[in-house]
Amino acid sequence: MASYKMLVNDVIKKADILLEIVDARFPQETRNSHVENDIIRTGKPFIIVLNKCDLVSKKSLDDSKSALSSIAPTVFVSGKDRSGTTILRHKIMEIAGINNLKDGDILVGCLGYPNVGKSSVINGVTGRHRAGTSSISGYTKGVQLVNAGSNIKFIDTPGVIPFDEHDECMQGLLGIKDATHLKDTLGVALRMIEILCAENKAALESLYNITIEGQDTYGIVELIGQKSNFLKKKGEIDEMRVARKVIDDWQKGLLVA
Ligand SMILES: Nc1nc2c(ncn2[C@@H]2O[C@H](COP(=O)(O)OP(=O)(O)OP(=O)(O)O)[C@@H](O)[C@H]2O)c(=O)[nH]1
Ligand SMILES: [Mg+2]
Repeated sequence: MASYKMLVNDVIKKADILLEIVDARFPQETRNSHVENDIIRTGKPFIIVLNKCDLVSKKSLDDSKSALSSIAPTVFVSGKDRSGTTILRHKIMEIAGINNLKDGDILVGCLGYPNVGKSSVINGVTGRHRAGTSSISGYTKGVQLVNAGSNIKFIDTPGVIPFDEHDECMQGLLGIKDATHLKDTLGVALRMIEILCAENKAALESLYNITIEGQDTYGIVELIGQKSNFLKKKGEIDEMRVARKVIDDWQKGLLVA
């Protein structure tokens, strides 16, 4: 805990502009008000970057923007397809201009939870794979400086902001823990199915070639198991195998809510 605070405060101290990278699918859950308040106290400019916007609808991006814009300027990007990264670069330059930072290198500190795509956003803006990325959470180990041209230097950081240890479900949803490391694998998969049933039932139906008609979430697990032929020796549905598959597919971005 102490080292997380030290790292965050050190980056806030060194940077001229801060980016708080959040997962566009869960902007409220991946914001950190302590980190935001620490930034606000220094009076340094910061931008909230909603990454993974390729995984959410336009409407949900607009809703997030209206909810967050009173806190800081908000930019949507996708580190995957690089959309929004030119706007982000312009926003950084605009803020640097307003704050008279343009003379030397502009240091842009990137903070955020593990696996939200901090390194991918940096690569998106630089246009090159300069910061290491991985689907395995906790990839970036130390603070790293990445040159992005136009006098911009990013400070990439490890995702050190701690989650409540008990919030396993969120760790699954964000891909911080994969299916093999989650204790309540079935519980996490059921939550994913519940979110998809509310937001995009068609994604489940088309990926698993099923038709959902009034089944509850557990019934949907059984349906996927039948259709995918995930059966145990006695012919019962192998629900754990279904759960692992749903979690893997969600974490690979194949199930978009
Ligand atoms: N679909 C989608 N996936 C993304 C996007 N950005 C990053 N990812 C994926 O998310 C995973 C994590 O990306 P990273 O850039 O390594 O995330 P990070 O925040 O730097 O992670 P740590 O260094 O481990 O804290 C990788 O599998 C990326 O491919 C995006 O915009 N869209
Ligand atoms: Mg990283």
